[in-house]
Amino acid sequence: MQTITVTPRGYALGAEITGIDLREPLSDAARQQIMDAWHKHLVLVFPKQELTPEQQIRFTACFGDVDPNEAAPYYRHPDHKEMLIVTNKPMGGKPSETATAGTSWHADRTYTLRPTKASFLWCQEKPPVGGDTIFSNQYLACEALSPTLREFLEKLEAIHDVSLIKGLDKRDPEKVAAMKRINPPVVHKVIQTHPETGRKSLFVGQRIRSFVGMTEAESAPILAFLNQHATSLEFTYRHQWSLHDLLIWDNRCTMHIAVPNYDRSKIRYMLRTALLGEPIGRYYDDTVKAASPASAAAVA
Ligand SMILES: O=C(O)CCC(=O)C(=O)O
Ligand SMILES: [Fe+2]
Repeated sequence: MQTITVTPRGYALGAEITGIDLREPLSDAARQQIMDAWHKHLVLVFPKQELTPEQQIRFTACFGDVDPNEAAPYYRHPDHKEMLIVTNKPMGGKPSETATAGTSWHADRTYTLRPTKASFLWCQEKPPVGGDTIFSNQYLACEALSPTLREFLEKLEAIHDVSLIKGLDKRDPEKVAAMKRINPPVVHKVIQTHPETGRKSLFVGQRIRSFVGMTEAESAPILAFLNQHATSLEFTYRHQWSLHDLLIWDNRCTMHIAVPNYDRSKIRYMLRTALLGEPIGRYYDDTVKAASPASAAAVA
């Protein structure tokens, strides 16, 4: 039997896990070791994992409820609703709509009532250089704030809006309109307590429109400060992808950004699965009872 080894890749967050073949069934002991490393390092890198989509989905399912991607039904793998394709590779003779996915700082699906718990991103094809992803530790960002500002932020709620996803102007307008119908704006606390570690983290990002009870003009400078602070270099780990890396990150205590620092004539092709998070927050417009992904998707 191989031994799992955990080696930090970054000081703020990020560790490499070796000594495990993710195609094999996961033992309880290995699962626990991975969970412990994940809670400690927040982003895990599993190098050289040559996975099929089925194997990636099965591995994802070992850790929770796999997201069927009803919040973003258009960018799914044709054979697997649990899998999204994130690529600049033209699809069906048209430019890819996910080429700009994740190119502003965010945690995944914060514009829903079940923001993503964990994302699993696997590199199938990559440009010779660049196409990095940067992660930032939001526990550290929260802990570095002054007590006075923290006290103010403890009471603050933010409005997360799907229409602020960067690059929507380059996507099919009908799909974008349906994405907005499926995902009305939601409200989440700016400081969250992690349900597993009990630690507090900053929960911000570039998909926030404003703070509840404040105007956009009042919110803007506070939001700009928080996003700049949350992504300070000392809180980050920059991942330079190798072919067949699988990364897992915790969206409840990190943010990330895909950096378009590569030759766009070269293909970057990533496959993504995810776990639904705990139900938190509420719709901003409290007359919205429940989003109806099926009916909204049918329109487009
Ligand atoms: O392509 C990447 O590096 C990350 C894209 C992203 O934001 C995601 O998959 O959640
Ligand atoms: Fe993302």
